[in-house]
Formats: sequence, structure tokens, C-alpha cells
Amino acid sequence: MKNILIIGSVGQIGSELTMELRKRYGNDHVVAGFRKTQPSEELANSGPLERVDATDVERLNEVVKKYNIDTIYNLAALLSAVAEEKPQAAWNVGVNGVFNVLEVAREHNCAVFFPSSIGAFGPTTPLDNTPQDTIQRPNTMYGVTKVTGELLSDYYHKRFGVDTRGLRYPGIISNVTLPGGGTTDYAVEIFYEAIRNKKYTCPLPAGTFLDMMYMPDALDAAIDLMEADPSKLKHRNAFNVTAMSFDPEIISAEIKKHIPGFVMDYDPDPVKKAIADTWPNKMDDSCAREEWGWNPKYELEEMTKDMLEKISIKLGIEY
Ligand code: VAH
Repeated sequence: MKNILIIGSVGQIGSELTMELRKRYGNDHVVAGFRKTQPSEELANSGPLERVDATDVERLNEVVKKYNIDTIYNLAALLSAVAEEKPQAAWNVGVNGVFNVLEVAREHNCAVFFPSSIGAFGPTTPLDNTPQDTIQRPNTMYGVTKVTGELLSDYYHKRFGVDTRGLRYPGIISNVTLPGGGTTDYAVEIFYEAIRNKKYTCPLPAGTFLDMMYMPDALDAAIDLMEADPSKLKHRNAFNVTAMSFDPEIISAEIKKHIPGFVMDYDPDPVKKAIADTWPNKMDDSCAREEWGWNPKYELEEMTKDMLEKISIKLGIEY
């Protein structure tokens, strides 16, 4: 049975991935690593909890040895917009932290999941049907850390045989933990504002198409990749994966089908707009489909319905 460590278990992906992995592998086999933010009661009461900072390699070693960890999901990162405010901190977590995880994985024979992102592409990348193998010259610190993480992870696989695997996630939409400081956060905020106030001021302009994915598909993608037959993997770090592509107008129109009185206006955030303009409109994820059976279940219609239902219950507000 696997012994798994999640670094960043209180983040948007980590908080739900930890619970999903505990469901599949058993609570005691999944250690929730967190740095500062206190875990939820559900997370704290359902399995082992440890303070883990990816930039503290001694502490990482300690926890990996204590629990005989054989798989590390390293979700520690500063998201794109925050990373532009704190580029040095973003590098420290996103590169030095990744290096530490790979070194510990090399010494203790752990498999490693690396969450890359559409942020690993830049303005010279083909933005439509973005290929799996293409030019990657991002001009954001977030993107620089993600390309570096991809290259480091592939190097550790080739040079030391570490079982590293990764995904280039699109914007991830969820109703459990609010995202913090991402360029795609609007696609989560819009649901809360639609239910609370029936109106939303969008920080990205109409026509800004981005790849997106609902959280249940994001969790399946990570776990399915880590469970995939390694002999079938021609790529490792990191696979393009996407479920839908939309701009603010399209998601607003979908919400209006459920909340007819919903109105949206725009107040573009220059930092987020500049970042989003360098990201793909739609990626080609055929390699993930061919090499390990990637097949998302949620498109915009089903996601919108589920998000509104779940957030309405969470807020206790009918719509
Ligand atoms: C961000 N939500 O916006 C993250 C993600 C692809 C976007 O990396 O920074």
C-alpha cells in the first residue's frame, strides 16, 4: 500500500486531493503537509498531519522517513498574480522547494507529482491547440518556476531514475477552498458573486479565452497519472490537460441560464490581463489521452450547475 505525502495540503488543490487520496488509499496512508495556514477540521481529524515546508530539506527528510513515504505530491507554489508581487518568494518555493523534493525523492526512492500549469507557456507559444512539445518562454516568474520545475523533474527521472510525473493544469474551478492569487480566480469568484449579489465585476476582459477544468477532473487527472503504467508514458513533465475553454462572456451567459437577473461588467486588472494574454486559448491534450487515458467528465454546463448548487448550500443563499 502507498504511503503518500501531500505538500501544500491546505491549498485549493491540496485540500481536496488529500481527502480524495485518503478515500482511495486509507486515511493513515496519506500525510497532510501544511506550512502556516491551519488545516480544516475535516483534514486534521481524518489522518496524519505534519508541518512541512518544501524549502526546509531537513524537515522534508524527517517526515519522509517517519512515515516511510513512497509518493510525494508537491503542490507548494505561489500562484501567478501573487508571484508577480513576490517573485523572490515564488522562486524559493517554486524552484528551491522543487529541488529539495526531488533530492529527497532521489534519496528515499519516492515517486513525485509535479503540478505544472498553462503558465509554463509564454507569448511566443502557439496559443491555439497548444502542442504538448512546443516553445516555452514564459515572461512571468510563475511561468519561469513551472518551466524550471518541468525541466528539473525530467532531469531527475532521466539522470537518477526518479519516478517524476506532472500535469500542465489549466485554471481549476472548485467550491471548497477559495483560490488565492491566481489569474484564473475570476472563474470561481463569479459564482460566489452571482449568488450573493447577482452581479460581478470581472478582472479579465471579454475575449480572454483560457483553458479551465472542474476540480473533480483535476483530482482524477493527478491520481490517474500517478497510477498509470510507466511503460506507456512517452512524456512525464508535464502533460497538457484541459476540459474546456471559455472567456468571461461565455461563463457569464451560462450562469444567466440559472440566474436570469445576473449582470457582469468589467474592470480589467492590468497584471492579470498581461499574464492571461500570454497563456493558451486552448491546449492540445491528445498525448495525455493517448498515454494514460485522460478523459474529463465535466464541461461548462455540468460544472456551472454543480458549482451553483454547492455554493448556494455553502452560503445558505437561494438563487
Ligand atoms: C493561477 N490558478 O491562475 C492558477 C493556475 C493556470 C492557472 O496556475 O495562477
